[in-house]
Amino acid sequence: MKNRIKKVRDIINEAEYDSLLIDSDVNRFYLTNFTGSAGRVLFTPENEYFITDFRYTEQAANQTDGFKIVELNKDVVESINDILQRDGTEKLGFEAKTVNYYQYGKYDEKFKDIELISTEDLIKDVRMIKEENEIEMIKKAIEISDKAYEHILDFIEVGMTEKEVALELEIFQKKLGGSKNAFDFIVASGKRSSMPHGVASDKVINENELITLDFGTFYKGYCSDMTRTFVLGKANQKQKEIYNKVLEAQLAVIDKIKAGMSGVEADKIARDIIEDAGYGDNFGHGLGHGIGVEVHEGPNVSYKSEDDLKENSIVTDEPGIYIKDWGGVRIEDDLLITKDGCEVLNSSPKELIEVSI
Ligand SMILES: [Mn+2]
Repeated sequence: MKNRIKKVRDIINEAEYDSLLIDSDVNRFYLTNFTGSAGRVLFTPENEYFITDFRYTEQAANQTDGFKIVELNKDVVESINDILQRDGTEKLGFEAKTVNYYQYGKYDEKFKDIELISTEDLIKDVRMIKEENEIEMIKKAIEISDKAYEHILDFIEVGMTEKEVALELEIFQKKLGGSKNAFDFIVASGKRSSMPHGVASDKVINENELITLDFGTFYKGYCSDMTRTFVLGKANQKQKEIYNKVLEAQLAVIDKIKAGMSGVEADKIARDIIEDAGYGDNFGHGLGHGIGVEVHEGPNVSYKSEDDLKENSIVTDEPGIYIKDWGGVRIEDDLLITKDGCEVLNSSPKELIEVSI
């Protein structure tokens, strides 16, 4: 991962700190390709280290590239301090959103004569722009989810519980190479579909209800995230009306989104359409978010976003309308942002499907 080491080096060269300690699991994986569960990455003024214990030194040597592997033989914080002192660190950047109060206290106590500098979202900004191989892995994760959706339309029957559907999605994705669920799947049927995050329950699925599935999988460390809403049986007029309004908003985003737009502007494309239809209060979440080594990462695409969309970011496009005591609709694709527009990475159909029963 020498190109990523260089990206971090460029950040350090511009920053007020001369060294940087990476504590977060996802950033460790992103920078090193190490898939084990314990290890820290340390950049000092001259060197890059991967610090881990006896269980993982062999794996780290095999998986990582460009790091000096350090095997711990005493307290990790003392070991890090030894390296910092030897390499002449004066100011150390640390990940403020990852390091907890207890750890911070340890760093403060043990890192003698070293000033601790708080950093936020540092690697997140690097992660927002996907490299070619990352795009390939995300596409593969999405392909698995698309196939799982096709399968579930065949599988689902009136009388099943939401949890049975969620379990089948999980098994099917894993059979196709998915390593783990991207999050707790949402299977929300009938009135429960008015809850944007209605995690699968013991509720039995009845005929003619709206069903929202929101699911995804990891593939080689990268994830997919998709949502479809459909009806098991026949849709009524109101279900069709709400569905088509959400679809109109979702498609308008695909049509207009592009690099250089702000997250707020992209969100507004969908929000204007839903507001004009009188459902502004029923779309209470942002349009989308980046995906990658985490299912929610930068750039944020919402009315609260401070991010801009860049070429080769991958973001979700997931407007919804939720009506209490009635139900809801959300449709979500993953989009690769390009210079002039976007590439829709999902291939599942989006017209309202009425599954025959
Ligand atoms: Mn999502």
